[in-house]
Amino acid sequence: MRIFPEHELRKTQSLDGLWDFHFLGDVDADTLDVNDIDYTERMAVPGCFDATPAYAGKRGLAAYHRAVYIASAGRQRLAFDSVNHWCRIFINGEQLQDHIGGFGPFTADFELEEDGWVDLTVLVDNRLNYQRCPLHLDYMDWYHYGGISRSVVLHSLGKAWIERVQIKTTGLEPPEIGVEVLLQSTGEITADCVLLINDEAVMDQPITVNDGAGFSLNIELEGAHLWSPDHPHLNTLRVIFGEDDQAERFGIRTITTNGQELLLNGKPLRLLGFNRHEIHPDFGHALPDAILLTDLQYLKDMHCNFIRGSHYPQDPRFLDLCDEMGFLVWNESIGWQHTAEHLNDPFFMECQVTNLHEMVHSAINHPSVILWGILNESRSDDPACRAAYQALISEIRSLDDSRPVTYATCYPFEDLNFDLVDVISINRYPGWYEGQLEEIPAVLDRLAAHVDSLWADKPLIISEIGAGAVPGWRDRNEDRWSEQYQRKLYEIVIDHLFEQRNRVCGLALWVFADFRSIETTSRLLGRPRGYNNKGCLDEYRRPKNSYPLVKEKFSKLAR
Ligand code: ADA
Repeated sequence: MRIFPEHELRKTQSLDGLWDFHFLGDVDADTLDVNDIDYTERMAVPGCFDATPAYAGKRGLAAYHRAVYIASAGRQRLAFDSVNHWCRIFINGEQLQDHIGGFGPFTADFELEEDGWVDLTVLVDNRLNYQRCPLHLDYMDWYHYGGISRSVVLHSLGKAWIERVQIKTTGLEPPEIGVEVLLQSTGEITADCVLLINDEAVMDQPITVNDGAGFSLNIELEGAHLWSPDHPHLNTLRVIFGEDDQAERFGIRTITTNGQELLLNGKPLRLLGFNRHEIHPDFGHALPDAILLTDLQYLKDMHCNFIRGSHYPQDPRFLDLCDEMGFLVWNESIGWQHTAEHLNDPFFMECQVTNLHEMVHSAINHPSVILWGILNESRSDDPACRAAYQALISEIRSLDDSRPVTYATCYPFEDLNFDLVDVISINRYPGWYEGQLEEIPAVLDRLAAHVDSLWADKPLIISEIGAGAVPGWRDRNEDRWSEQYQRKLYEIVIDHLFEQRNRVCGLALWVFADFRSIETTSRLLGRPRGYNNKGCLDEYRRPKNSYPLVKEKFSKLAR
């Protein structure tokens, strides 16, 4: 379960654990009577059923069920941190709500007339079906595991509750934050609202809520420590409203751009790190705390300060740990190589906007998140896609104006939307998909020169670059697919970008760990073992030959 937000007064109960389970297979959810399901098995929540041996590789509809004892009647809220990737929720056999898309935290509210046992059923569908769920498609390069993949918590909200608390840094000298609080109720209610920062009251006044109420205020925090990768100082803001409370954690830091630099608290950053998928062969997308921590320990050990969360919103628990360990994260909404056909489809765009809202609302208070991203490698070179880029980028800015926005392009020379972003990010595979190792410096120089000729005043990140290395494959020719080849490629890239040239302010190597790719045949022909083998570690997090090289290089470059 995530660490924050935290509640002391509000009644919450974790619904993580072993649920009843039945795999229904190729069944249409609309034709099903959920009261007739015969539960024969158990499944872990959080968990991905198709990462377990019994259901490995299976796609279809699955039913999850459990009974929950709810001690206080009134408004209840189920908070799902992610269900992959389509679901329908039922309370006591009554349909409550559908949700489309994995990796996005969402809630489902219902009223309970009297306390007692409640039957909770969740139908989960992991099929790759554009009509049902256009965010998970059969050509994308990662295995789309299915299940209730992140934690579930039940909140008993009572008559009035805190809907949202958002905190931004609004000044550094003196440190100042801007706080926005949204309250909600089931009728007109007046109650005391108290704000405490690190346990010290900074506001105490009665507030009346009727069909929602909100307020915002700026608070100076004289003498407070700033958050940075070297000193990840964290503070808590607790809001108490009547009988409800919510504590959020925040760090005081700004993230801005100035010409070619990305600035944290006004100082230039050099981002050094990896792309990272939240995937593991034994757990699918439902990584246990221990694996989240393992990943971060390895990244720290390599002197990385940067993680691109490819290609979907990261687990809130992971962001909690990044806040504590001082990592800088690019968090992006789900997307992968979309064309004009998708980007002009109102249903696809509606799903994108929902995923983007879920990402921003759940991650906005994390100081570790320094960049918002969208639409990995989509057709940013096609004029027919510009409206979608404009719409999604302005949507992000309307939700949060305190972080730079970017997207990773694979069309750097033809791109039409660089004007819309704060940071230009390029994915390129010289020495792998194009040309030989020796040509890498020239390719990188051409890219930088092109960006400079148009956008000399924007920071540039190489957001993907890498090579496949089948784990354990060491070969005297040291050619493609060998661990030695990957090591040589990393060496050339890192030396060239940071020792010979300093145009880029960030590098995210592709990719931290190997991961299973999608099962569609054409993709797998270029994916030995069915895996994307471009990891610096294998899928079980065992370092490859390039690991010590990255560690040595990054230790000298870290600033
Ligand atoms: C692209 C894509 C990645 C991955 C990579 C590869 O750049 O953004 O998700 O598929 O290619 O390994 O080919």
